[in-house]
Amino acid sequence: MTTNTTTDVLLHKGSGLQVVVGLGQSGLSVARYLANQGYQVAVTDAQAAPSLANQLPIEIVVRQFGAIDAELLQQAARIIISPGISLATEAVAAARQANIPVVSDIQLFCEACRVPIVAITGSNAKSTVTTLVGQMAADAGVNVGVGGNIGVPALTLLDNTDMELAVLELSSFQLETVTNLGAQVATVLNMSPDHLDRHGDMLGYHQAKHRIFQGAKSVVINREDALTRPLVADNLPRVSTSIHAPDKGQYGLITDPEGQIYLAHGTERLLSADKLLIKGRHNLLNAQAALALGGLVGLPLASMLETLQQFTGLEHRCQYVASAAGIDYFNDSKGTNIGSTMAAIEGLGAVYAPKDGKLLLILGGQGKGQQFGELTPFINQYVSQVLIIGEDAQQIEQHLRAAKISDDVALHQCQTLEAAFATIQQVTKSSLSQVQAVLLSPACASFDQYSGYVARGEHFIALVNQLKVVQSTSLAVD
Ligand code: UMA
Ligand code: ADP
Repeated sequence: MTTNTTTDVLLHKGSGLQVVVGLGQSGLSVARYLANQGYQVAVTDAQAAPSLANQLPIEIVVRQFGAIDAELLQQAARIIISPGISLATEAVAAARQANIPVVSDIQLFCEACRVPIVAITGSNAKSTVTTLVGQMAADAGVNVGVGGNIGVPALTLLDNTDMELAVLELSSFQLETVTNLGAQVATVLNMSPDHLDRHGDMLGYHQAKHRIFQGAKSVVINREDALTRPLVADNLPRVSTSIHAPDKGQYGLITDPEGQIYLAHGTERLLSADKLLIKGRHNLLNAQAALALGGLVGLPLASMLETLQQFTGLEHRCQYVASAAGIDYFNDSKGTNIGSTMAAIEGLGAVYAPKDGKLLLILGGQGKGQQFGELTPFINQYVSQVLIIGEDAQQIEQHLRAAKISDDVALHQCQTLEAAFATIQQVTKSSLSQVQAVLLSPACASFDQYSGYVARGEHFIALVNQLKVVQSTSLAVD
């Protein structure tokens, strides 16, 4: 690690010092990109030894680690902030106060990108829809780059000089510092409370998300969710999705007299819902959003419908894991807010309810300032046991009780997933529990106990597999 003093940097003041704040995946991509463009670049990170530091270009000599260097920020011509770092961070707030521009990697991307951009945000379904649109484009023979919040820093897409279309998943953190994105088509898929600890309230979160519409040439909205509509009246082409029958030119669902559901465009039935491998009402909306977005960048409908029928969905999103002792286990570790958990309870609950089955729900982790009482009506309808884990477990229980959770629903404080599995074995011994499926859909971030939702989901899967081994051994002994 080179530890230049910030005084050295003063020499470059006025020549456009670019200060990269945060050296995670996006910070590294920004540092590389700007150094490659010949800018004077400096990097700062709160960690004393960020693991990606050894991947920085050698010409970047100013590396201030151990704290975000307020003095360095004051010398910047422009600050490029990582999405995980709040604008309220003291050093960053002071730089903004001094009128130093603060942007995200996405701003650099949209200024450099010469191909149409499909820009996708929403509280939930971003990765599912982004992956689907990317796959639709690739299957239609388009040289497509897929990146952004999905785990591939957007700037790395520019390495592909033959790229014809960019499909970006964008978070509210990335959008809050983007101006005039200029997407060919932009969408907010849905809005439910999330990241309120960072954005202050729903209004702040909404404002950040809606920056995606700035400069857009067309938009896709969700007729079920007024918060997905751009607030500014415009004459842009606007295509909508819904769980109800569509008007001309819009997407929706048509149910025939026999109860068969079809994805539809206007009066045209496009595809029977049972042809999709991704299940649940929320996924029918996701499929429509992908068709609408693809249509607005000129992808052929027939090819998109083919892709849709092959798409198996992403891991950790209402993923079926296995059955043990007659109970089905589902991993929805990516259910990190109440909106996604509502969709999971409703989607799976509706599958088991006709068989008099109930769900056992595992909730909890870091609560991100959400009101968990909003889950109560869904729990009262479909769930008989709630197992709560993680650092905000007590608060979650208080919210559920305050929102009048039914006396028929048993609440258990478990702290960890291991403890939850011990409880599962106890409660499911009694057929009175009616439990036919166990659903991990925590409605919370995982960082109190895990490196991320993937690690949490993998732990859940490992515990299910252990349970299967234990049960098959005990059957053999019996
Ligand atoms: N850091 C500080 N001070 C802080 C916080 C972080 O210095 O207060 C430093 C850390 O020490 C670390 C770096 O910043 O070295 C991490 O930066 P980051 O948290 O922005 O993470 P990246 O690795 O750059 O990943 C980011 C996105 N992460 C977040 O928004 C938290 C990734 O989304 C995204 O895939 C990646 O850029 C590429 O674009 C992840 C995510 O969790 C999947 N997103 C949230 C979500 O989906 O809910 C929004
Ligand atoms: P994101 O990238 O926005 O987090 P994902 O596609 O990874 O979205 O899905 C996150 C969670 O949201 C998963 O639990 C998934 O089952 C759920 N989900 C998917 N589509 C929807 C939808 N349309 N509405 C609500 N929840 C959804």
